[in-house]
Amino acid sequence: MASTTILIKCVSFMLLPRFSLRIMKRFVAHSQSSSPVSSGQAATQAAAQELITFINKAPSPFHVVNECRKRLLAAGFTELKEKEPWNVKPLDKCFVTRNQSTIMAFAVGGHYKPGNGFSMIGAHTDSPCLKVKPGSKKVKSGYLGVGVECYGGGIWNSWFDRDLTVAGRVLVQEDSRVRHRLVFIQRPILRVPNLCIHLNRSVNDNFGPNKETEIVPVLATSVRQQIEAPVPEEQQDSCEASSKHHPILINLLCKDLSVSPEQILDFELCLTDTQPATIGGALNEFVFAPRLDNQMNCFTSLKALIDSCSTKDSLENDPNIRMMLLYDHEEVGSSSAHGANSSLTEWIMRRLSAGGSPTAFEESVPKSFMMSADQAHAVHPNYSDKHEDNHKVALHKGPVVKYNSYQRYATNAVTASIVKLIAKKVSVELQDVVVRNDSPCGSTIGPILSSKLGLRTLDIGSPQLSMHSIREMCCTSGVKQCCTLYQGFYETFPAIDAVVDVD
Ligand SMILES: *[C@@H]1O[C@H](CO)[C@@H](O)[C@H](O)[C@H]1NC(C)=O
Ligand SMILES: *[C@@H]1O[C@H](CO)[C@@H](O)[C@H](O)[C@H]1NC(C)=O
Ligand SMILES: *[C@@H]1O[C@H](CO)[C@@H](O)[C@H](O)[C@H]1NC(C)=O
Ligand SMILES: CC(=O)N[C@H]1CO[C@H](CO)[C@@H](O)[C@@H]1O
Ligand SMILES: [Zn+2]
Repeated sequence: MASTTILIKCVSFMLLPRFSLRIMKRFVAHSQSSSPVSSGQAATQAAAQELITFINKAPSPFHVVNECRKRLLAAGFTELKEKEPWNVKPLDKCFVTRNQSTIMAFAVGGHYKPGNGFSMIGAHTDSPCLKVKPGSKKVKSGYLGVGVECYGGGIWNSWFDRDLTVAGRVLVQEDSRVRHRLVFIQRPILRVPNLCIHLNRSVNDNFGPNKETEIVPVLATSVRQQIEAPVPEEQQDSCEASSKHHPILINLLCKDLSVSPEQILDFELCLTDTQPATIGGALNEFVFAPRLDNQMNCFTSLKALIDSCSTKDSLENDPNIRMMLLYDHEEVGSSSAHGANSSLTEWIMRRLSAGGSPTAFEESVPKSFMMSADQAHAVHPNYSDKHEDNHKVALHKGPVVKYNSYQRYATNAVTASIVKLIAKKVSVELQDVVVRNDSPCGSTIGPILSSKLGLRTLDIGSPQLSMHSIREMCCTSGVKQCCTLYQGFYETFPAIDAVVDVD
């Protein structure tokens, strides 16, 4: 592979001496970017690039669901509605959404009968962010500010001095109907400015901002606003939206959606960084991106599900239903109508188990398996003592199985053994993590689903740094490793489970 590229470079150089420098540079750049050491390396970079494309299109949970919907439809899945009756048969591929921020997709094995198991991978669509308050209008010292709420446990000082915009959904009245419309303003319109160092020499000592008073993104100045729209803001209150928010903000939304302010009933807007996700590092081995927690696992479980169905054989011989479950509200505890602590998972499993014996659902649970897929912490170069000595998780070294005896994670010896067998089969290395006894521990949807439903569950994730910062980082290899492992899980779980004699 590498030698072919060099040859092309030489040939083009010799045969076309009068090629402009620009074109030659393009050749060189191209051959450099596509001169991987192996085809494995090329596949790794391609998977990372696909994740980046996904993340750049997914600035809010609503966009995550929309992106999944588009890819599922393109892969031959059909959309079902919760409020309609279903008639799902073997080899059907379907998905259902709730409130446009939770999505569940499933592919029914050719040998599926009600009472058989579910091979499930779960992740979450939400990430910590700032959200526009229901009444956001603020004016201070000649600045028009936007009131925001802190959603989830973000590293809030990382939101300072970033070029921000808004994305989310708007409920719009159109032709006497109420519709959900996605909005994503694709330019920097907001910023939370830092105070200059000259006015606070101790800012580097310890800067955790006050979440109410110090995080007020600036939208515009009053001076400029007066020139653009000489009517005082108070007199522009032509409708509810424009009286609660700066009309400048409402006008931007209206322009993006081609509606008038009177049509806007309400909205849910996340602030988001406008800097696109990218591959980085001197050796192109990192992904620098927002929301890796948990869009990494939304993307990889989606891709694994779709790819696992592309070889017809594999789905045709499957006795199980393959399921991808992406929940909203994990970052705020999962207790909502569409969070992991809702009844949605059980209801969907019951509907898919219908038509068999009266206890088909109850029979299916002990045959099922849930991989709770959420990001893990790689060891930090300057804080390696935060990790337990025997569990220093490394980038590139594979997905991380998470253990915690207080059940902050749901992994146990049985679920870990099953996944170790799958990983071995698809040649993916795994790592283990447990936190230090004197350290706090995060949690996931894993314990919630396993305690609610009695499902065998494993907590797993890909290693990353800067979790919950506005911009996180992971390794390119993590993407491919998750795709391979998750696809391997969908394709081989029933066969591997069949040899496990543990109840
Ligand atoms: C989802 O949203 C729709 C429309 O906004 C609403 O009618 C429904 O009750 C919501 N469902 C849940 C479970 O929150
Ligand atoms: C300077 O910044 C530090 C760290 O955020 C903060 O604790 C302190 O109150 C600030 N001092 C002043 C005078 O604003
Ligand atoms: C899940 O919901 C139940 C009520 O149905 C509640 O008792 C429990 O605390 C919730 N779990 C979490 C983790 O929020
Ligand atoms: C290994 C290393 O660089 N350690 C530094 C990490 O940061 C602390 C402060 O939190 C320094 O004291 C260490 O020297
Ligand atoms: Zn997470």
